[in-house]
Amino acid sequence: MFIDQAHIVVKAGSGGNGACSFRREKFVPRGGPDGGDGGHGGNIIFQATTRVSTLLDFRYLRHYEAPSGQYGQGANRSGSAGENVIIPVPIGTIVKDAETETILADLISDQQTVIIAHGGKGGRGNATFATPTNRAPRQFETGIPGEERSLILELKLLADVGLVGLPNAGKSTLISSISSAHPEIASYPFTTLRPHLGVVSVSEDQSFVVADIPGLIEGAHEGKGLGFQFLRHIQRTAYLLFLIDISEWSVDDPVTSFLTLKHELESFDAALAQRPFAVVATKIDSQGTGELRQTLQDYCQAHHYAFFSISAVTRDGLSPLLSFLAQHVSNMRNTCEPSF
Ligand SMILES: Nc1nc2c(ncn2[C@@H]2O[C@H](COP(=O)(O)OP(=O)(O)OP(=O)(O)O)[C@@H](O)[C@H]2O)c(=O)[nH]1
Ligand SMILES: [Mg+2]
Repeated sequence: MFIDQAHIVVKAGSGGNGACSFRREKFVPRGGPDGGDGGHGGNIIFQATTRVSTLLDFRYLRHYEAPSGQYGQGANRSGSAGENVIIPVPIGTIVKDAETETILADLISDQQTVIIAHGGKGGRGNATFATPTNRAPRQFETGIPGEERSLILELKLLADVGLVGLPNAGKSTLISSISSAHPEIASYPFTTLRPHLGVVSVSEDQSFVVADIPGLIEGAHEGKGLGFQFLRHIQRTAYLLFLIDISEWSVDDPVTSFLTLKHELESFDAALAQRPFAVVATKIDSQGTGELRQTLQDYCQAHHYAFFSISAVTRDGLSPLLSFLAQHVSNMRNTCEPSF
């Protein structure tokens, strides 16, 4: 199962102490107690939102702390409460206690909120301790410390972009050069035996998820090779990339490779074959790739297919491809309901 995970620590604000104070005024020799209560500490609140789609941000910032309540003051003034800290999380996030692994919250709808760590209650000031028999109490309460919790956040990822290619096309090399996923890479076919997901971070507030699946071969829909059973993992992706190896080592001509892949997809699921896609020529750093690349480019131009050429090794061409995908995924998100 594809799970994005983060481990964070949160600490709610502590309550402010109550005050111990007595009224001091000219001509009022023994003013009564007037110590106000301390303010409530800020809560740590999680809010599900469509604005974030991964747990990537939590890799950079792991500690969250809400401010404490202010102390109470004289003249019966209560301390102000600490502000709540609201942390946006993607829809579908499950929050677990890191020690007991119990589920504390399951955030499934947009704008759903949950208090994950409660701020401490403020202490009472001495004014509230006054009784007919003790009219000048010096008692006051200290604030209660805020809750501190160690949490595991989990998100089942749905991929935005699916990589489709013949074995050895360079799918795993691409995902490992654009995300922190590290599938095995080797020069023999069927290196990848199970799907991998990688989160690609394009800018501070833009990221998307790419799925790398085992390679497809001709006849896959009849059970040949490995990749076919994994196509269901990309059935819900918004966008497909057809990766075509144009290095001299590749056997087929690139257009045949592309048509083979397209045919296998159509045989699996006609709707999947209708998904928007781009064709990507890979390994352009290899010797003698010019002609094959041109053949593929001409073919794509003639059919109005988006075309990119890249080298995942030298990173040539990656940046325009990623900007294009980020733009496309963000358009899709703005026009589609969240799929959870
Ligand atoms: N020169 C060069 N070699 C590459 C590039 N990308 C991948 N390769 C090589 O091509 C071979 C196959 O790469 P993989 O990323 O494992 O290919 P794959 O498509 O994931 O293969 P399967 O998992 O078997 O379907 C490896 O030897 C890579 O080092 C590239 O941009 N340039
Ligand atoms: Mg692979």
